[in-house]
Amino acid sequence: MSDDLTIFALASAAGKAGVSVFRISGADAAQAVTRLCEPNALPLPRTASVREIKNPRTGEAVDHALILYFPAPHSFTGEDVIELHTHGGRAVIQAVSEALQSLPRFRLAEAGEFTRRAFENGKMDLTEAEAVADLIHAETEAQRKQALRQMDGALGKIYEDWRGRLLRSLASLEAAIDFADEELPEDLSERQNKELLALRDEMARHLNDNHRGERLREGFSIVLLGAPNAGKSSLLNTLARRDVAIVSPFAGTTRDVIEVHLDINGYPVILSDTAGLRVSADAVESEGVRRAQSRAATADLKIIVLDAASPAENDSLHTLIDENTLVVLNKADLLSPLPLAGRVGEGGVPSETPVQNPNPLRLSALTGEGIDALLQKLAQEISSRFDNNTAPPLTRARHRAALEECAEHLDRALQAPMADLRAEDVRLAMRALGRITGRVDVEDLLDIIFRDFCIGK
Ligand SMILES: Nc1nc2c(ncn2[C@@H]2O[C@H](COP(=O)(O)OP(=O)(O)O)[C@@H](O)[C@H]2O)c(=O)[nH]1
Ligand SMILES: [Mg+2]
Repeated sequence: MSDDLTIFALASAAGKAGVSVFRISGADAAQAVTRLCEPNALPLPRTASVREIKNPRTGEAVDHALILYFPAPHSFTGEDVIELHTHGGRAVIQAVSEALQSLPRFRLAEAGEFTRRAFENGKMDLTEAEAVADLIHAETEAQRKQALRQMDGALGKIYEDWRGRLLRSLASLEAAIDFADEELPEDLSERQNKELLALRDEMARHLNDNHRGERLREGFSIVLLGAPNAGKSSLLNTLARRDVAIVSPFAGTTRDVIEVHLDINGYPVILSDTAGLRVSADAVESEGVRRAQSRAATADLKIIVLDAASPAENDSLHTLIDENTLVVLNKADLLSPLPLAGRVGEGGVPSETPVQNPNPLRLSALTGEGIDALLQKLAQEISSRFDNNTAPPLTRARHRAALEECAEHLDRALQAPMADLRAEDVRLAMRALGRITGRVDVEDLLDIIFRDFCIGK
């Protein structure tokens, strides 16, 4: 919604707290202070001052608050902004909200509206605005770092730099169109081809990053697979340190996919437990097996859980092993100690087991043996997938779609036989890039982008 009303919202979480922060933005923001406190109560810019807040109708004292005033344009939104730091009781929050609501031309802010105004007033580009939401939602260290970097403009800068290069190409193309008539001058064509190809290359590298930025936002998905009763649910519970999945000695207990969110070395992980893989006459269990297989197909990493107690069951699992698979041998507590670490094929495990994976990690979900080693191995696997490149990664499907579109136009520009056709393709490529940072017609996108925010941001 864009109107010119002054917006306000509780920016801190609702509920009892030591302090609550109200944020107010808009042309009339200062009135929140002059009307709720004394007419001359507006503090100096950016200087915290204590004021008594009163009910504007009855004059009754509501609370003592710390007040901050950020005059436009040097504020988060670019408008006049007031922050009220009140005591964080429910009744205080209620009374202050009602008092603000009663002021003329004030209304409650919608989700993300402060950030949206900041974007509309040129305080940040769209990638930075999106990073604000990511920072608020960040649950692990790696997510926080990625969001902060993007909020500081690292990603927007790459796209703006590409746009600038396209703009220069376009300018020289237009000059060529003005001077020559139809044909593209030979030397210009060659120079431009080189430039566009270089850009196309950089873009391809950026796109071809294994979705690491998007994955870091959404979580790295790991799926536990194995025969029924191998101990998948037990392993999930041990890794999650709580009883999430039902563990039982009866095969076929887990039927649906169960997910837990873990933080492994700062990386967000979504670990899924699945139904044991076997042919079953039970329709529900068969559906569970189908879900397990489809989850395995999209997972970033599969952990195949072999059962030291029933080696025969393990054979059929070999077909599932690929380069994104980690094999573990559970119920190691039932094996006799191995003479050589990691040697399998003894203690009842058939010797074919380790063919594709000579060293399944031995562990016991029951005793906790080997769990630290598994976590360490997982941390290694995950960080090797995220840290192989230090350039800021693409973080959203929205960016990816726009970049793919941009790359298509670039490819077409490279094929274009005539200057004016090429110019049109370069213009379209620029437009696609501009949508990522919000430089061109993004009005239709804004509702979708800011919907993900919380109120007060
Ligand atoms: N001895 C031993 N038993 C285990 C271990 N992990 C699981 N179990 C037992 O194996 C049975 C099946 O476990 P569950 O986690 O339900 O297996 P799932 O079908 O693969 O999910 C249960 O009786 C568990 O207590 C282990 O490491 N050692
Ligand atoms: Mg289970």
